[in-house]
Amino acid sequence: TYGKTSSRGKLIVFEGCDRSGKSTQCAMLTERLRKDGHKVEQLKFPDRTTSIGHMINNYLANKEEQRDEVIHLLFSANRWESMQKMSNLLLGGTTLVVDRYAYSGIAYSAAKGMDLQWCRQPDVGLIKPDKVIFMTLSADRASERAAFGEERYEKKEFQAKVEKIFEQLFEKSYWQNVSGDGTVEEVHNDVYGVVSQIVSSDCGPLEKLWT
Ligand code: 2DT
Ligand code: MG
Repeated sequence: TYGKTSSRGKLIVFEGCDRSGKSTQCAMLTERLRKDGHKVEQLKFPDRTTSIGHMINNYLANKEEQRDEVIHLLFSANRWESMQKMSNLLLGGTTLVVDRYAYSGIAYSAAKGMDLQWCRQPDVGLIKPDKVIFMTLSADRASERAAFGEERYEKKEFQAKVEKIFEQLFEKSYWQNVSGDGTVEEVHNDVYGVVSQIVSSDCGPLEKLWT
C-alpha cells in the first residue's frame, strides 16, 4: 500500500470527453474546498511540464508522430512520474483534484481501436481514486458548446467513440456521473454534493488501482 494514515487527503478525479466542463469544475471545486478549510491542490494529466509531457504535447499538437503503443505508454509514464509527489501530498493531508487520469488513457487509446485490456495494464497499481466524477455531455452538445480546437482527438466522431469506452469503464463502487448539461453553478453544486461528504470522511489507506 502507499501508506496507512486515516487523516490523509482524498484523490478526486474528473473524467469525461473534451468540452464536458472538467477544467472549469476542477477549478471551482478546488476553490470551494479551500474555502471549507481543506488543504487542496489541483493537478491535470497530461502534465505537459515534464520531459515526457513535452513529447505528449508535441504529439497532441501534431508536431510529432508516435506509434499508438508508444504514446499510450508515454501518457501512462506521465502519471507514474507523479506518483511519489501525489502520495506525499495525500499522506500529508492534502486533497487532490485531478483533471483526467488513467481512464482517459484507456478511453482515448481504445477509441483508436487498441485492445482495452492491453491499454489498462500500464496503469495498474497507480493510486486508486477515492471518487471519479464522470462528466457526461453528449458529443453533440459538447461540439455545440465551443468550437473544438486544433489538437489531435478534437473531432466530434472520435469524441463519441471515447464516450462509449468511458461508459464501459464505469465502476459503480467509486464512480459518480454528473451531467455537464447545466450552468457552471448548477454543475458545481452537483459536484460539491458528491465530493463534500468524501473529503470529510475516513476513506482508509490509499489503495492501488486495479489490483
Ligand atoms: P487535455 O485537453 O485535457 O489537456 O488532454 N489523453 C489524455 C489521452 O489520450 N491519454 C491520456 O492518458 C490522457 C490523460 C485526452 C489532451 C488530450 O489527451 C488525451 C485529450
Ligand atoms: Mg483538450
